[in-house]
Amino acid sequence: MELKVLGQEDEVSAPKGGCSAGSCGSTDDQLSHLPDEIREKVHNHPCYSEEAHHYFARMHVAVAPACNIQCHYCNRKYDCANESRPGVVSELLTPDQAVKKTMAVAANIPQMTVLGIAGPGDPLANPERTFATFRALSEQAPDIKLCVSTNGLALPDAVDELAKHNIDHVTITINCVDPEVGAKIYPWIFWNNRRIKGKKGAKILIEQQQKGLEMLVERGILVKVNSVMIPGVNDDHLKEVSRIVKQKGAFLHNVMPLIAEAEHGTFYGVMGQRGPSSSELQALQDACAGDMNMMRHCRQCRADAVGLLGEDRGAEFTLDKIEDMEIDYQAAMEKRAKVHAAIADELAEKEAAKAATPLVTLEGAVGKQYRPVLMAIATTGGGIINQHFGHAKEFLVYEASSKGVRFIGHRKTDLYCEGGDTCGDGESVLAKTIRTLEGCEAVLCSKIGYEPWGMLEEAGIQPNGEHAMEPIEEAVMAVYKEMIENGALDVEVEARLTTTA
Ligand code: CLF
Ligand code: SF4
Repeated sequence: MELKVLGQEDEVSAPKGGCSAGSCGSTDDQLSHLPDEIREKVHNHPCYSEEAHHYFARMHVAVAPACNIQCHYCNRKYDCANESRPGVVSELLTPDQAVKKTMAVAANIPQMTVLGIAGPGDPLANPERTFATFRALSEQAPDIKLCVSTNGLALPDAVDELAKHNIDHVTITINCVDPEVGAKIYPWIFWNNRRIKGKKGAKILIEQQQKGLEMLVERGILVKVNSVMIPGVNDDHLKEVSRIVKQKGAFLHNVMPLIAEAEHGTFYGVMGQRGPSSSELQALQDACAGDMNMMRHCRQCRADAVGLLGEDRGAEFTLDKIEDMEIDYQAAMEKRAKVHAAIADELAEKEAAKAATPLVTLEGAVGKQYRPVLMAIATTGGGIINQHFGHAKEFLVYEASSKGVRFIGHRKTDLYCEGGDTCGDGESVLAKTIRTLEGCEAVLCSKIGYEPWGMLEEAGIQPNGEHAMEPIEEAVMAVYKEMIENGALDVEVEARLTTTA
């Protein structure tokens, strides 16, 4: 076995991972082959470009309360679970309130580029409220991209209207292309003023989704497909879904884990239907990735989310607070343009720095290959290991293997250490945190306390604070090499280091 350091000009077969280049996963690869007009549409959309989600923010306005179908993972007391974390309730807004809130957020968070409508029901089951909001925003805030997420039942009838408002990004939740499978997910749909149950209802829904997808692609609107992975129901089937939607021109596939808890009062929750484990989700995402671009940075955000993906600044923009805000949108637009230009410069600088820095990888295995290893990273962003273990609300997970380092996804956790009065609860939260890191063999952070160190080691996860402030990819590969050299990866052949860059 030979350990080799590859230069940027060398061909690296594994997808490039790591926020260290401002890019999780295969973003560069995803975007580089695209025509300019598509790159222009996705480069600052935090969901359509992994790179963009480190720099650009989105917001949702909850203007759409009604829904036209029933999903077994949804309780209509809460937000639409197709694009939100289950069990969350958003503050319902009128279109006027939504417009005001959007302009207030855009004026105060210049990184905000996208306004999405994703609930709390289905946006296209509430066409008046949804399109009134889009219409006003396309006139009053022309620098904001508009985005919508739908179950697809009413989509074909809405496509012309969507195109008219310059809505470039549409998400359709497609959980199946087979009515047999659909009948296990959707007990009924509401269609032509009637409730249609079982396979018959699922068949209509599937036909509408597929037709809507084709119509959007024909008009040059980018389509992302969300799918909820439901073990034992549609997990195997989703590979077929991925193949078909790609064939029809969908841009991106986002496979999300089912979250089913009895306390959410959903059918699946009450029936004890389990969600997938992190490794099952990753395996399915990898299997689907052979067919199309996969989204791995989705945070299953709420119908009134505000800010960068993974953060929620909604509390700063409640109705009473925005009532008191003076908004000069022209000035805000000018400021936003400057901020976006500065981000573009920063990205270009990072790209140049990345091109000049050797990527570390392993290659040339002689005899037995080293097995891949998952590592969890505590970071506040920027591609650097810069967060205390106890302060992490989520960990980024990377896989190191003989092919290199790649981004796998995020794992959310409760804060282990919030300081002050909450510290007494730390132990149980710590145990929960360790459970969420299942499958990881190391956790890299800027600092870590004595007690969590011991508990992590006991759980078979090696804590590591030696790479604080280092770029993630390089640190992950350095730790992987140490593991090989220490014999921790069941190595049968001798490893040595060479440098070619
Ligand atoms: Fe919102 Fe969805 Fe548009 Fe993004 S979210 S409507 S495409 S602007 Fe993004 Fe949130 Fe995941 Fe949705 S992280 S839940 S994929
Ligand atoms: Fe709930 Fe969304 Fe399904 Fe409607 S489409 S039932 S709101 S998860």
